[in-house]
Amino acid sequence: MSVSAAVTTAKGAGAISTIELAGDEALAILEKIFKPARKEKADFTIGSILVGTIAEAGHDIDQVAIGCEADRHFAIHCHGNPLIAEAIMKLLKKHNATLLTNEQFFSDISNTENNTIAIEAKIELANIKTLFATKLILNQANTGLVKSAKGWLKEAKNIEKIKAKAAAILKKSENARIMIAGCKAVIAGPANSGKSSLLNLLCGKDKAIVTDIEGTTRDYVAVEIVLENLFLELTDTAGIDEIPALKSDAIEKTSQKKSLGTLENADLVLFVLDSSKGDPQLQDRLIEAIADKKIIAVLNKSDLPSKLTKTSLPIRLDKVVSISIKTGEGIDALKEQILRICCVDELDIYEPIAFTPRQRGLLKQLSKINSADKANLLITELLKGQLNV
Ligand SMILES: Nc1nc2c(ncn2[C@@H]2O[C@H](COP(=O)(O)OP(=O)(O)OP(=O)(O)O)[C@@H](O)[C@H]2O)c(=O)[nH]1
Ligand SMILES: [Mg+2]
Repeated sequence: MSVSAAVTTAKGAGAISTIELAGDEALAILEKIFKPARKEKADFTIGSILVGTIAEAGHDIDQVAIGCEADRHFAIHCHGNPLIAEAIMKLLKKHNATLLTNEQFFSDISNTENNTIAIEAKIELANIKTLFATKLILNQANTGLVKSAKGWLKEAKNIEKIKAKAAAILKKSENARIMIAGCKAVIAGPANSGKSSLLNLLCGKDKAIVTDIEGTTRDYVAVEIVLENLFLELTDTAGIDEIPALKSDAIEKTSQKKSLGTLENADLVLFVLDSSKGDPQLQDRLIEAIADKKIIAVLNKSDLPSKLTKTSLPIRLDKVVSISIKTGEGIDALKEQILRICCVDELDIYEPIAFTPRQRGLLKQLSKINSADKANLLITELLKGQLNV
């Protein structure tokens, strides 16, 4: 295959889309479809950036900047409208480029670049939602994880030290995973406690329907918000408890089932209770579903007299925040708790972390090695191994 091309930025997510093109014929194709803004012939020396237009049969598709990334490897930066990226990809196909996904493309060129972690960073960058996570990932490619692994190679005989370091990086990586992929936070709890009101307040929009009728939320509503360095995918769920009027309602039963399913994949549960009511009768299946999650108990309606006795609550209460969505009291404290429970402050962009399943798998093996030879193999695999795509 002489040329491959892929859109390497997230689809429809930014002002700019990047299409990368690599292979023996890449330059020949660019010379056919790119008109430089300057009159003289385009100079595609590695490291240059050229401004001009991509055109097809005399018609301009878009104004672009072309980065000459490496030998026979170029990046076409066009406007972010997905239709433009699609039109350029179609044009490249007409010129016999093989169109690939982001992962396939980087996997294809990974043999020539020889730094697997750097390639993984490039792939991951297309999905990242915060600047902090971008810096964290970029730092792994030259310093961070790569630097640590290179250091281990020099002292592969010191296996106890390597085991301890690998285990420590793995532990940090769990928090990093939430910072990179975002935190899946699910708002759960009994009916009418204020779950949908909380979602609306946190995203600043009336996304979910709020009424004083128990069982208002049937289908879940999800929103995306950014809290400082943390990207949160926030999902509202149907109340999970026995509502006499709805007990035989098929829709209600399905909604409750769906709520439990959503909880399965949650990184964090915001467990909302109505503090103006007596202690809730929580179902065992709900307590089970949240047992091993990070939980913040949110005692809502603090503007009303409290009837809740915190000590009798049948859920883990490591973190409890009293709020009133009506008055806004306690909302800042809740946001702070969310950041704290996700360990946002504990992560430094310069420290080594593992950000792909491949890296985590190898570190897990490294944390259990019993010979220097095995350590050597695993570290080399970490630095220069095949991508898992
Ligand atoms: N007094 C008071 N009322 C509140 C507060 N937060 C929400 N409410 C009211 O509580 C009622 C229920 O709110 P929702 O947000 O619909 O509750 P929910 O948990 O989503 O309810 P379901 O979808 O039925 O499970 C509404 O009438 C809200 O206006 C609060 O802080 N104080
Ligand atoms: Mg609701």
